[in-house]
Amino acid sequence: GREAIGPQSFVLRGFALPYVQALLQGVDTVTAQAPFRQMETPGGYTMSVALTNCGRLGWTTDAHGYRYTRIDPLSGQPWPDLPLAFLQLAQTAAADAGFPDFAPDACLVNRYEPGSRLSLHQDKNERDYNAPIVSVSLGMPAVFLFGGNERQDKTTRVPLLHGDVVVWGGVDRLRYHGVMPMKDLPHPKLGSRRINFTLRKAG
Ligand code: MD5
Ligand code: FE
Repeated sequence: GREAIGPQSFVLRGFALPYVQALLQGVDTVTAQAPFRQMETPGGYTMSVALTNCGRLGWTTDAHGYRYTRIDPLSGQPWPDLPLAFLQLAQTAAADAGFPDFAPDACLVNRYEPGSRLSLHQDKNERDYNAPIVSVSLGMPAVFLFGGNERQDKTTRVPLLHGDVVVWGGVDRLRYHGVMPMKDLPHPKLGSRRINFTLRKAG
């Protein structure tokens, strides 16, 4: 089922379910080289969400700001390779949503625990806003907040469950969004964690 949540944004319910084993294997390979870590925001807060990256570019934040880098600041090494299963899933999902030539070069992997949240923000560090973002949810359910192009615009709540894939693009690409504080609703396979990874064209 392809559920429109905006003119050019779609939830593909359960789209990732056939690939979960390969995706979790990919997460394990990535986090063995580049572990999840909690980063600092430019405003001096520690994010409640822990993150890592794979692919040529990785998103980071510190006291100096948000940016994409080729090197993991924790290890001093390049970010791990993008697992093939991530790339194949993202390209298939993007094509289903009307973006046939998606060539991601960055993958941000977020880990949520009970109480973790992501406050309302826009994703503006990527160079090309014409490319979509593909998001894959695994583990605990989350309530996604989908707003408008201005911070004060009203938000709608979208539940995101294990295996759901969302594609955001075109006119929806710069909409404000966030994740409500996570409830502890353990998932049979992942326990009290939610893993969300997003494939992006950052460079
Ligand atoms: C998450 N992550 O569930 C979300 C899924 C992030 C982030 O927001 O920045 O890591 S991606 C949701 C998203 C991305 C880009 C654009 C829009 C939503 N949007 O236009 O609403 O961890
Ligand atoms: Fe975001």
